[in-house]
Amino acid sequence: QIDEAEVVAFSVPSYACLRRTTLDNHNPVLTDALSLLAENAELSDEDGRGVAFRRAAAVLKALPEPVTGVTQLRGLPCLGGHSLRVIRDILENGASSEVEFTKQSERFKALKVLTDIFGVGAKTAERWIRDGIHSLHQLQESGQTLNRAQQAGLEHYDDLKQPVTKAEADAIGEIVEEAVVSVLPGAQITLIGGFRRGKLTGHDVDFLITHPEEGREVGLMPKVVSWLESQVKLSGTKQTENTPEDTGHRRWRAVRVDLVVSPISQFAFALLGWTGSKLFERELRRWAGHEKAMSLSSHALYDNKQVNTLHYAVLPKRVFFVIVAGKNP
Ligand code: DCP
Ligand code: MG
Repeated sequence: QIDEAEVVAFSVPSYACLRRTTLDNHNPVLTDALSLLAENAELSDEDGRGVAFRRAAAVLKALPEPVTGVTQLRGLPCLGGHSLRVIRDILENGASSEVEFTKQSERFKALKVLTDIFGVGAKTAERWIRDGIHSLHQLQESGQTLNRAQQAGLEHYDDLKQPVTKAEADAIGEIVEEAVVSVLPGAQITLIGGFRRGKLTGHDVDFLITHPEEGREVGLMPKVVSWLESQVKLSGTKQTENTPEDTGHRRWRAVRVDLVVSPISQFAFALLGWTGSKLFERELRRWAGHEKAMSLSSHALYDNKQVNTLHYAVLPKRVFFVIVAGKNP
């Protein structure tokens, strides 16, 4: 029994963007459980519930030490009844029945396997499940038409599930930089996404590309992609080489790369908007809107009270693909 007086109470600002973001998570069991429920909600087209669980997980992630009892959570923001029930279950019984049930459910397992394929979203997975497809094998046997991205996703499924390391991200950064500078001298690339936040692994590598002279970046993306296509293996391109499994070291491996191009005038907003995390960005925009009456996007920040506000002049230019690259290309 813990004495009430000894209970450490925590204090956390309610907007995630007003908290210090740390890579140290002292409550991984709780945050994993809430993240799983968030994922299940997102995969079930229940985004509101998804965000609620993400917010709850982020609050626990911000705590300076492990939670030992629900009394410590009193007064903390973003912890709704549902999240608190899950947390209490885990603290008192070691596991949450809802989380365990979800994890075991055929629907969740199928949605996860299918949406883990690059290019497959919740809607597509849902449709396939209705057609009786629950596994990669069933998908391959089904004769479903896959688009180029999905074909690459299926072909490189195991590689793409493997987390990308910082060393791999840096190696890919060199390839992308070579591509970008070859087609547009003076262009600059910046590592964004999770790696910019200091994460040691990621599900992909994200780069932001710009040029110090406004307008020079126009039309850059297709040129970069063509250069890469001619120099390294990209998704959808024919794979003719087999991986030399017998050496114990695989020469090639597929990694997901996400490129964003921004004109220099929007660079700061693009950098902020693509550094993440997703929840941090969402909260930053919510805070700007609700507390500051300003609109923030990855293109601009403008004051809602001003009549002549800035408008989005440029549509987002973004491309995803898979680079297949190795140590000895
Ligand atoms: N982003 C966003 N909204 C989206 C997609 C992305 O705000 N719908 C931003 C925030 C993300 C960043 O772009 O942090 C990069 O997207 P990723 O999906 O690659 O996310 P991370 O890089 O943060 O995570 P991971 O390490 O898994 O790649
Ligand atoms: Mg990323």
